[in-house]
This record gives sequence, C-alpha cells and structure tokens, in this order.
Amino acid sequence: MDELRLKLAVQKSGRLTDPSLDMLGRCGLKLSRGKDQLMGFGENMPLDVLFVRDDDIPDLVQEDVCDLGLVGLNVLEEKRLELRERGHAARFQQIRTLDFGRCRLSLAVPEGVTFEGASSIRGKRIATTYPYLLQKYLRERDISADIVTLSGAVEIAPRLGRADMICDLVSTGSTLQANHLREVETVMESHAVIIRTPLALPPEKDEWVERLMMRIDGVQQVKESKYIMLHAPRSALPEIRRLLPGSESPTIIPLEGFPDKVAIHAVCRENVFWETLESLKKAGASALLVLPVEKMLA
Ligand code: PRT
Ligand code: ZN
Repeated sequence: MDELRLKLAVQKSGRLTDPSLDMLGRCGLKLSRGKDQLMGFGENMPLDVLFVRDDDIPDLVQEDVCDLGLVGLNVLEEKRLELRERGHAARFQQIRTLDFGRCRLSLAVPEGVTFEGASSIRGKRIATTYPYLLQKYLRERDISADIVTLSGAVEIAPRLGRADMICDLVSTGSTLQANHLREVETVMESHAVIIRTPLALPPEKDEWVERLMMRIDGVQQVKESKYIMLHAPRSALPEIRRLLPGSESPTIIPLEGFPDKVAIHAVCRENVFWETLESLKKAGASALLVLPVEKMLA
C-alpha cells in the first residue's frame, strides 16, 4: 500500500454509504471499484476508501490504519466513552460536521406507560446498543437504572419482557410507532462527521486532507445555494437586497439604454422559494431567473 495515499474509512453498506459516496463524488473523487469490494482506489486523487462496518471506523482511525473516517457522531461518542472507561484516550479528531445522517438517540417507553422524567427512569431496565452514552446521560442526572446492552433489535425488547424502556436511534419515529413505543426524551442529537488521526501526516497527505475538506465545505455550501438574476428599478434596490435570502454582496450591473434600471446577480446561500420570487416581483423585479450552483470555492 502506498504510504502517501490517504486512507478514508466509509460505511460499507448502511444508511451513511450512499450520502458519503455522493459527497465524495461531488468533491471530484473517482473510485475505481464498486462498494461491494473492501477498498476503492481514487483514480484522480491520492485517496483510497476502505469500506467497513460503521462501528469499526473510529477504531481504524484510532489504530492508524486509516487517516480519515466518516461516521455518525453517535458511534464516535460511544467509542470515545468506551475508550475513556477503559483508561485510554481517544486518538481521533472531529474535523467536519456533515449535513447528513441526522438522527437522535432517544428514550422511548411503551405506549400507555406514563412518563414523568427521572422518576420514571429510576430503577428501570433500559435496552440499548449505546450503553456508554446512556450511562453518561444517567450519571449526569444522578439516576440509577439497569442498562441492558443488546446488539440489535432494541425496539422489540419491551415486548419480549427484556426491558421496561429503550434508548435507540430515531429519525422519522415510524419504527417506534410500529412497535408501539413513545419517544420521551432525547439523549443526544447526531449527524455524520469526519474524523482524522491526530498524528502529523506527511505534508503531501496533509495537503490533500486540506483540499478535501475545502471541497467538502464547498459541496455543503452549494447544496442549498442558488444563483439568481433579475432586472430591477434602481429605486427598488434596498428592498430587493433585503428580500434576497442569504446573499452577501450582489453584483449590480447597469442596463444599456435603461438608466433607471439595473441587473442584479447574486448567490443566495439558502433555497429560493416561489414566495421569495413573488415578493421580488412585487418589489419591482422582472426577468427573474434562478439557477442551481454546481461548485463554489470561497
Ligand atoms: O452494518 P453496520 O454496522 O455498518 O450498520 P448499522 O446497522 O450499525 O448502521 P445503520 O446503517 O443503521 O446506521 C448508520 C448510522 O446512520 C447511524 O450510526 C446513525 O449515525 C445514522 N442514522 C441516521 C441512523 C438513522 N438515521 C436511523 N433512523 N441509524 C439508525 N436508524 C434506525 C433507527 O434506529 C430505526 O431502527 O433506523 C430505523 C428507522 O428509523 P425511523 O425513526 O425513521 O423509523
Ligand atoms: Zn453498526
């Protein structure tokens, strides 16, 4: 293996796989192998992707097998707490927050069971795959309860009589609903993150980490961004600038033959909705055009 190629660990098959590969693709990375293989080789960047189970990603960075990892904050923090409990320091640094993989680790009780905060948790059996995060939550609130650590299918534990409540990941809540459970408290909010080894890397590698992070920032920014063009009377400029969502310094161009009018071009860092266009039109704008932004580099 080439020591000067970056190694990035990505989930092999799961909720983070597609958005991770989509993001890397938008960063310009071309991988020469499909995701069913253990490794993808970057054809146009000195970066290779290792496809693994998400639970192994913090370890791979911790043990310097990979320089970078892309994983859920929930998995990362659970690992950090586990390492601490065993007297080890975490050797990974979180360097980016990503805009996918959003979910929350929540407590849920069977439907019909009343919940009144700490008193309803005390002394109960709580099934989870995140014992360290749950333990931290309980300790911080000075609640003692029995943590039942499972490796999966947490949502059926109450029905099987193995637990009184659960602590599990939730995004839409439909899994809880299907299992007649009610979400009562959030233990932690989560999303995907990028981690790196705290070790100094050779300058060639470091430079590519920087370049990749800059591209990721650009990719995340353009997701919601739009390029908007319109004509407007000069007198309406202040109002129109106020209406343009999340745009800092629009370009204002004179219109040949129309001394009272200008063309305005602006990058809006938020989505431009029909309502905004209608308000702009009301303020005097015409010839409105909204385009998607493909790449952006600050
Ligand atoms: O095989 P491997 O170990 O790699 O995968 P995994 O099964 O452990 O993880 P996976 O693919 O389920 O999730 C990977 C990461 O995605 C998690 O660690 C979270 O960071 C993030 N994530 C985001 C989620 C969810 N949303 C989510 N909804 N992880 C799990 N879920 C579960 C949830 O617990 C429920 O069982 O998905 C189900 C559907 O959720 P609802 O609320 O939409 O019904
Ligand atoms: Zn997993």
